[in-house]
Amino acid sequence: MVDDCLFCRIVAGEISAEVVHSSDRVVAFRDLAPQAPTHVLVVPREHHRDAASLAAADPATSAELVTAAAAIVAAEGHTDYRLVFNTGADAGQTVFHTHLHVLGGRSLTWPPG
Ligand code: DGP
Repeated sequence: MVDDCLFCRIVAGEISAEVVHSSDRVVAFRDLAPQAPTHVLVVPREHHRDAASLAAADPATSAELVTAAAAIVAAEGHTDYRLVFNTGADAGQTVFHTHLHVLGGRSLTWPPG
């Protein structure tokens, strides 16, 4: 655990969040500023800086982020959804603990801003 990492602290239960899914490897909780009716963040329990770092270090957990996301959107009744890894500040990453945005429940436009 990285002490000054927000998502490490959520995983540890030190900061509250609405958890919707949990396993030995990943935790999923609702985004504080939802951009769609379903907006969940799926994160590894272990700290990794971004999606590529996690995939290199732990491919099984990397894959589980996606399978967990699919299970969550199915449980919320959506067939269409968007998965996003913002990577780096210029791409919009503000929390440097790998997290998969899961967005569903409305029509989503493309391209992103
Ligand atoms: P990103 O910009 O890709 O690093 O996404 C970070 C997301 O984290 C952003 O959509 C807002 C969300 N967020 C920030 N602080 C908190 C928090 O304390 N709790 C929860 N549940 N989400 C948070």
